[in-house]
Amino acid sequence: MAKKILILNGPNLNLLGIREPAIYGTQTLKDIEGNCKTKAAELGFEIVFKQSNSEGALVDAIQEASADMAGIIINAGAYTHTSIAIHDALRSFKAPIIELHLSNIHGREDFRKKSYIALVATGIICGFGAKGYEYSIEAIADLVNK
Ligand code: CA2
Repeated sequence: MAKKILILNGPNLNLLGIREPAIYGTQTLKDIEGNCKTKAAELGFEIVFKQSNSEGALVDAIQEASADMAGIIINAGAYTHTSIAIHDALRSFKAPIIELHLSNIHGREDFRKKSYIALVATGIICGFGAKGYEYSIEAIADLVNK
């Protein structure tokens, strides 16, 4: 059975491709989910793809991931910069964690430079737009297979 990777998306990412294309690109989250499933299948992995605007739902998904996920890719959106609850949930996850952002959070407003997820992430990918999701799957696959 293929190993599973959880891809978790935080608040407002359901609006991708609909607003602010200059910052976040023209692909919808559904498009990105399709790309991720294709990339994962090439590498022998299965994707579980989720989005929530609610901090608690993201914490629940991280807690549940310990049961059967080989890794987590998380774009926590604005919760990246504020959520100790998501940080604490990720601390208990014992497989690779990739922090992902579409935009380069270090080239934007100062408040986006602080990440509570970076402290518990195995690695960080940001600034590559939707392609970053596929790069993150490759990173998890490498980490799991090594
Ligand atoms: O660059 C990223 O991926 C972010 O995680 C996106 C978050 C932002 O708060 C982080 O600082 C960086 C925002 C997601 C909002 O997405 C939208 C997409 C389309 C229209 C409006 C918001």
